Amino acid sequence: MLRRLHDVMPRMKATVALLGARRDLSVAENLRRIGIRGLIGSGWSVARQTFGDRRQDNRHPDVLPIETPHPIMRNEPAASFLWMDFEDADAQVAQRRHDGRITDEEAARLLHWHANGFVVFKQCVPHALIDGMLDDLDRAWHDRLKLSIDVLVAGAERTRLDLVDESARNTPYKLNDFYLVSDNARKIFLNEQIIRFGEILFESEVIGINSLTFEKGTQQPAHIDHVYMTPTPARRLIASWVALEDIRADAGPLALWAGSHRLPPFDFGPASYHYTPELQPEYTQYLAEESRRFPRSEFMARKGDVLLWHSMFVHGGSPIQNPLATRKSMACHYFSAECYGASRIGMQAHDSSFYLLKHVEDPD
Ligand SMILES: O=C(O)CCC(=O)C(=O)O
Ligand SMILES: [Fe+2]
Repeated sequence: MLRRLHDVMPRMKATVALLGARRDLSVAENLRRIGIRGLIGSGWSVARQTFGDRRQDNRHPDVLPIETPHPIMRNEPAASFLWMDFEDADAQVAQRRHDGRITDEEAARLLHWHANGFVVFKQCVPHALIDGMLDDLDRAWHDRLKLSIDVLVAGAERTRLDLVDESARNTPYKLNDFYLVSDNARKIFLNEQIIRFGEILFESEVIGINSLTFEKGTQQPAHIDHVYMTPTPARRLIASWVALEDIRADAGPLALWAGSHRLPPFDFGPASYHYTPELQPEYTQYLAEESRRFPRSEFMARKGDVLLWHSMFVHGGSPIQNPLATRKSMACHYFSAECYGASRIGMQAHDSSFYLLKHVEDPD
């Protein structure tokens, strides 16, 4: 009980921050901004999260009841779902709109998210920030920064930017956590609209955990991120994908399976959401077979457009038709602060969000 009480304050702070409360303002000023209705609503929501709500146990997770020869999870605990993952999500969205906790635009985006597992923010990132980030990227290659990179050709292992041949820049690659060294990349990573949407979904603060920068398509097979970056509690993960240029159809665009976030999770056993190499072939087969239930599309983004996807959303990189074509983009992943309890060790604050600090060695 005491531990639960201990959890209340950080949750309460995060909830009222969503309504516009700020640490630098007085209690009276914050009350004026939030209103008494907002405060009561927040208190109720936090109490429900902390002490449990009998009504929550009656809600049904919105997972497809499918028959499949593959091992899948059934009867997951309610705590493994976010409020938007239940069948009554649309009614919950309407309630939040009614309470003034979200705008009409946010409500429409949430309904799209519930039905499809993703949402698009057109022209979300200013082009000047993107141009600044691409200049930083040129400099990182030129100065041979000691950043972690995966060169996406068969047999290549994770290495460092200063250790690869410059010609690797013309092959598909994944540069890890560029946000650590580029202020422009970090501002895109923690874009206000992305973070706000994450805060609404998580009902908690958002922690940026990694960013992947690409100059070519990845050709990654269809997958869901939750099996590789597995949060505890489950489903407290979202991803964003930012177009750093207009995306060409022959450059291996991001491929999407709308509605696929409702597939039951593959069971890596015993009741584990997390990937094991032994089960990789069966898991890949499960996704390939079951994703046929959903329409496949490609994200033909313009520079500055952003797509956010659900932790269990099936996506991948389409085959590259033109090896010379670039597909400059950045994919980012975020956890809910719920995964970290009250601890913010190893993190840096950025506006209302946080990002993980990781060590990058100085160049020689
Ligand atoms: O950009 C792509 O082709 C896929 C990226 C991706 O799946 C990810 O970063 O989670
Ligand atoms: Fe992914």
